[in-house]
Amino acid sequence: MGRAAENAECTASPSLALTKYWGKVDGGANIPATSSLAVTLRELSSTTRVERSGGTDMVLIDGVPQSESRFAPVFEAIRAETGSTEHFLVESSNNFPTAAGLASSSSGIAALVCAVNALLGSELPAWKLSRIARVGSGSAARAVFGGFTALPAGGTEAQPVHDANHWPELRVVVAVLQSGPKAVSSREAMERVRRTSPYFAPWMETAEELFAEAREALSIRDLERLGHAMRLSYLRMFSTMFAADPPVLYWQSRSLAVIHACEDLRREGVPAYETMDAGPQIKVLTTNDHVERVRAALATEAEQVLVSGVGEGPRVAEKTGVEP
Ligand code: 2P0
Repeated sequence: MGRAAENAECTASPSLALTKYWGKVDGGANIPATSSLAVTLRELSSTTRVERSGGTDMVLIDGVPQSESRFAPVFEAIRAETGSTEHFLVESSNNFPTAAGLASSSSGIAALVCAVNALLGSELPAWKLSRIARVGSGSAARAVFGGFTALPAGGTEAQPVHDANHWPELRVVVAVLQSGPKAVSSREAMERVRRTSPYFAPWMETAEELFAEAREALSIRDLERLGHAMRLSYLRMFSTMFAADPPVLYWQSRSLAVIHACEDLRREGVPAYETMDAGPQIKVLTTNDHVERVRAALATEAEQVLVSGVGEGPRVAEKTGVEP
């Protein structure tokens, strides 16, 4: 046990899935039904500050109070793991749009868990932090590690796969097409798909081979092979949503325009492989020498274009006001 502090701050970057976690194992423990492989986005981040509070937990994101029930399981998991009986005030902000399909819950919850660990001086190992973060958000289990990570189907925590230096030339160009929060949360969409989509079972059956293929391509830094598996993963994930009742339609017409723009780039010999999450935004994998070309192709459709390399794991800031 380390020394407790009066407050602690942590900055974490979001985890972008290359092959997707989409669907949960029955039982309500927020355990993924498909294996996901992901990259941590260096230039995007959530910064989360925590301190002790009275008898209730409270979370503010960009100054806005969040529903207590959304975060209760993660606070309960922290208290169960550390033996603490305390409650926490959490203030988090993002340097990118929140709840818009840019994985803000992955970085926000990873930062929260790491900040509380520092506040309490608990010194829990990363795998335990990942397990606690998963209770809050599946993708947050991955964001507890930097570089490239995997969250296996049926698994309770993520695993590091390669560190942030594995692929220095890799870039992710993000086309923000609509920065407002989404109407349907990813959690709700996953549940609707599980209950009503005839394509959910086939999605689960084929997700594992895409994960294995993407993992192999990533290990040898083969962008074309990785891009192929990545595209099948996100397009099959959305096929489950289009077939749900009622259908889940995160795409905007500009999403499709950017998908076609990527196809045009590839035809011209530019490596540009897109993926999407629970929102209309498009993330394009490319290499540093093609970034300007990709950025220009996306700029006509996008509100904003962000460019990121591969990031490290969460960083805890110096603690202040140390007490016994
Ligand atoms: C992923 N997504 O692998 C997938 C792909 C979105 C699409 O994980 O219900 O906020 O809180 O565990 O992690 C977004 O969902 O879901 C997500 P919960 P989460 O990144």
